[in-house]
Amino acid sequence: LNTGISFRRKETLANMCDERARMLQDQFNVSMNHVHALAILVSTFYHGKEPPAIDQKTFGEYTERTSFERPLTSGVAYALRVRDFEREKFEKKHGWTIKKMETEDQTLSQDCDPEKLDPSPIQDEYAPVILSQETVAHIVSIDMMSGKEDRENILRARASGKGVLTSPFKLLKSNHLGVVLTFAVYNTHIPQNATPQQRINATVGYLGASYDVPSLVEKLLHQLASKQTIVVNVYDTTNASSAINMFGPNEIDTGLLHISSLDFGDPARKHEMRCRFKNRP
Ligand code: WA2
Repeated sequence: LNTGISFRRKETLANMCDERARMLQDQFNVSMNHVHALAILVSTFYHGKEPPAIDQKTFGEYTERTSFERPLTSGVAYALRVRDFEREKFEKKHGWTIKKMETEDQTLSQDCDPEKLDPSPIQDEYAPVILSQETVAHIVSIDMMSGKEDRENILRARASGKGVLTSPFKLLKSNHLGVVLTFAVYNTHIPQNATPQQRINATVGYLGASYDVPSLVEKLLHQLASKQTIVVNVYDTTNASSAINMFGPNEIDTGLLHISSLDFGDPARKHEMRCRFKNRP
């Protein structure tokens, strides 16, 4: 009898966990597809027209009105590729200087007014944000290549032509861990089988979305009204020996554990969901 109960208990946990993992993965996939479509929108209307047929006002309005299409995201933005030789002309045209991203201790020691950010030091190239959804307006003019995680994403996105994800890190103006999804925008219609070097050469900018994981996953799980029953954690397990807890409390061993796999579409990153019952039987 006891083994029958414990078998059913195990099955219940597995079903609940798999259902939640699937929901999260599906919602992530939906929003990833829409971010990809936004990259094509920018390619068509910003780079495909002379002068560009999309400005901040249009991009801001359009992304706000279509935000329901991108569940779990806290905002989207477009960063332009600017080489050092064009920097002066670019800055004159926009009326601001390209800014350096603040480190975490700078954020703690001063209020983060974009007017007070330092100009980006000289580099071969930059990725200043020129278009943004209102929710992430604070990243406009910041060089996304001056942040470690954003920079790695940009380099990987443009060489691969795929949507790529960062490791979890503390997003600007947020108190929790989040991830950034990046798609490169290319100038000409490049073939599916283009080499990484051809892709890098044809890159004109980067469309990115930020995911504030704790608040957005909380919202998702809340809809399922099972919070009394199970504890859910989401981990980045890319580095198997030091998994990063992206969502949920610090793990406490309450016996039965079920792990459901999560696929967020970037083969270079591994994620999983871990579920436990709140109470022992
Ligand atoms: N977006 C929002 N908050 C952030 C952030 C970011 N990156 N980085 C740190 N905090 C415009 O990949 C290009 C968005 C980066 C895209």
